[in-house]
Amino acid sequence: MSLQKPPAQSGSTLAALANSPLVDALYQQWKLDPTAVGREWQIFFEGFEMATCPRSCAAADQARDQSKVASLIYAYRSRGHAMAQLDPLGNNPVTIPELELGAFGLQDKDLDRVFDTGHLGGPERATLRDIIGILQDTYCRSVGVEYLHIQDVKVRRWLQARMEPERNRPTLSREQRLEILRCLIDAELFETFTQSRYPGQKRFSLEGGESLIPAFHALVELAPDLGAEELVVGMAHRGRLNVLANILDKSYASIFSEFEENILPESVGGDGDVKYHKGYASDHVNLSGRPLHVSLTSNPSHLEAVDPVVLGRARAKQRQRDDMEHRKKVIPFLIHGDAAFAGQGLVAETLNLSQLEGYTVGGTVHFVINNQIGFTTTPREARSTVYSTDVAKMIEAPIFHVNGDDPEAVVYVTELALQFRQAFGKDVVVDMICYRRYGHNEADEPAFTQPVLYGKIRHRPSVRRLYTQHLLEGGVLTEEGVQRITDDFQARLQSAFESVKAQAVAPPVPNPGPLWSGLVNPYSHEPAETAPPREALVDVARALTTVPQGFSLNPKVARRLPDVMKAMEGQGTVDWSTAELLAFGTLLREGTPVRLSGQDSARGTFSQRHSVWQDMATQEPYVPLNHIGQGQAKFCVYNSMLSEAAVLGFDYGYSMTEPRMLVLWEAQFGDFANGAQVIIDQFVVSSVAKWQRASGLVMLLPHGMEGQGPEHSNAYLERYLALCADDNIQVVNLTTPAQYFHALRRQTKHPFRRPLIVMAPKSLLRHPMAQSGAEELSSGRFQEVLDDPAPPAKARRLVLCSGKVFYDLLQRRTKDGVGHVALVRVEQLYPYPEARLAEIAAKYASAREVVWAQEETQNRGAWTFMFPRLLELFPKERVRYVGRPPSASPAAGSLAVHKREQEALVRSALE
Ligand SMILES: Cc1ncc(C[n+]2csc(CCOP(=O)(O)OP(=O)(O)O)c2C)c(N)n1
Ligand SMILES: [Mg+2]
Repeated sequence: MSLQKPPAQSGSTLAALANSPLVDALYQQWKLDPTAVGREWQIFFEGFEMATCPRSCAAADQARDQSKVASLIYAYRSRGHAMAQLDPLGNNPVTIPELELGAFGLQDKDLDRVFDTGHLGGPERATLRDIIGILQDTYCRSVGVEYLHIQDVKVRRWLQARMEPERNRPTLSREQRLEILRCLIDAELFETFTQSRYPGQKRFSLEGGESLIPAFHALVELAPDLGAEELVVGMAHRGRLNVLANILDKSYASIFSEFEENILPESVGGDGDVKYHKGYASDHVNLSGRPLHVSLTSNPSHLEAVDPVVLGRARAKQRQRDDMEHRKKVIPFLIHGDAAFAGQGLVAETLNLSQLEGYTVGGTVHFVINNQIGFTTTPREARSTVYSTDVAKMIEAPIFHVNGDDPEAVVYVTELALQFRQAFGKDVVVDMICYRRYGHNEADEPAFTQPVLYGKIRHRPSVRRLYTQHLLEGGVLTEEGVQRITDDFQARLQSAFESVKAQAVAPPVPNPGPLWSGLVNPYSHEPAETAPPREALVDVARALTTVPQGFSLNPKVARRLPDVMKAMEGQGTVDWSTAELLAFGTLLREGTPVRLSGQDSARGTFSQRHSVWQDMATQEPYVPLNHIGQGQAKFCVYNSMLSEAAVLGFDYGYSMTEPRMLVLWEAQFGDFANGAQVIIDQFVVSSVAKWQRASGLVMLLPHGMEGQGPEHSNAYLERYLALCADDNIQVVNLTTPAQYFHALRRQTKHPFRRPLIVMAPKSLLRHPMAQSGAEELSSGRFQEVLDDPAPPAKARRLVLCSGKVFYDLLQRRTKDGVGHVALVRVEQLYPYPEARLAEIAAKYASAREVVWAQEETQNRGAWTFMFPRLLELFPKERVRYVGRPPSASPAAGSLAVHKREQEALVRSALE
């Protein structure tokens, strides 16, 4: 806009002057920046505007500036965290360009102008100065919040309504402050005392991050008042002993006893892990007298691997507490390290489970002990993002960054996080920015790698010291008061220490709880009674074949149904998938719930299962197994997200908490389970040995060489076999639907729980010979070894095999009329059926040759597992390998090569 001609009636010389190009240029400059022109010109232009601008123009200016203020409010909410005072070591910006007044076209002179505050908590109108005060108070002090990535306005408003009126700074009572101080004293003294009595022993001190303890304490205090009955906790090494001592009330004596050199972990019943990995549980009663069961899950060193396991446990506990609708009674709480949270892919996978029907736990509270270092790695080296928590934004979790040296703020945001979780059933993150006072562990020297940082840390007073000072200055308590609390605690530690020195304290014996009664037993080869009565099978078959009125079923699915009923009547047989559904159904009918989870598991990767029907017209789902009859348990089948590690971890966690349910995880193809190797190695096969925690999880791993190339062919049977010891898992490679049926059912019938690893079939799903009669289900039981169905009168060769290759051998033997070869199937490879195989060896003592036949390459499959065992039954010179030669790749890429190889191995086994 050019300078307007002054109104004619003014007629002044000044007005005439105002028409000169020079003044116009100055005026334009003044409009951009009033200080760009001399003071006199400033006064002149201000007066000029006042005289020439009509009322509507002033209103328009106010409206325009109001919108600038709205932008400013939005910007503080969005970016205020970047200016927050989060780092106790003091690298905090005081201003950032995006939040300066100029960034919004506002100026210092606007500070005293009054604007609408909109939704900003507080007065409806306030000066810009006050508005900025509220915003800086709320978003730029000890708490920095990221929440504008949340799409749902209701959620954002909810957060604003809590944060802004309180300015993210609650008023605490004297008692609350003293409680925080007490927690800090406990936290610090536990570490310093332990260090002085057991110098240099690894304990992964919490020092620098002690505010975790008051925050955790606040959580267990508040949770029961918000409807929680149980907190399921997962955490890594850092501060774990401190949490065990000061939150879970594990006795100091018991903790110290584990530092004593003479402790033999083996002597306490296979309790074989280091002290900072072990789980523990206790019952907390809060100030209002409400109880909360708190259980810390045992975990391996592998960081973040416990996350999905904790969630699975929480979900199982929700079922047990009848909390499947709201999921407010059982709350998962995960404590992370900053480096691990940013680095481990399992974190993203676990977050992604958050809102999935089969996996949601109604939100997890995450707490990051962000000590700004990972072993020796700096944040710059550890991540490509500003914050270590950025990954959590993908599920729109609000993130509270908080200065660890402001324990009141840490407590406040932790409570707010819990309230959020209970209100919305979603994940939420507290990122406590702190430091690590010493090295990664107590034997580590941080000054090798971070000399400057550690110089700074050395001089930093502890959070307890700072907070004590704060309370003394505020007159909340006296020096003597502090001394009394400190002395009390020190005395308790000393007496525990002395008691341990005087007499060894037995570590607590893990108690798996009443659900496990009768199930904590060693493995036994004793067969379980798994055959259901015939009418049970018929009931289930009826449910599997009854199409509800008006339901439009896919004709290809419908076509299979009559065969099932016929098989029940003794005409015909059942195939693999039908046997599976019958196993599930009969268990359900007996009251045992079944949970099946995996990629595309509802239909089945190979279109074999159809456990959920979809109406052709409406796509309404119908689950036949949930229509068996009154009083039956529920069949829960879920198509999982496309992850292996998190989903297997989740289902493993579920199974270890719910031993009375059949829990199955299915890989799309067995080889993809290698993406979950950490869960297999660190939990599935070793949890009993390390933590005495059993699981009856079933893993279905499609396996078999069928010419589909290197992928999709091999479930890496050899890896599971290499992990076998101490009867830790059961590994089976089955050949008949009946065997599968009984194997599944015995999982919940045995008086013990062990994971069952199934090399699941692909082509056998439709193989005309892989069929079983109904009587095999209603009368038989599981056979670890299947003898030859038609043994030759005098076998010259005994061929032992496992899995699908049996049918190739059998068909060829029949076709070629081979008369001297016996075919025996090892259906269960582990626990090794030694006695049964000894019987077989005796029966075929006439055989001059013993062949282990497999279709896998020699470095894979069961050969390396079986060979030494066969030598215990047969002389070495009689034992021979038949199968594919060793190969780096699991299978040939070409179907022609596959067929040639398969033909050669079958011929070689029989010739
Ligand atoms: C998956 C995995 N990789 C590597 C390690 C070895 N390790 C143990 S602690 C640690 C650093 C962890 O840093 P952070 O997550 O920030 O936790 P902090 O120790 O700082 O509390 C590393 C690399 C591990 N335990 N797990
Ligand atoms: Mg760290």
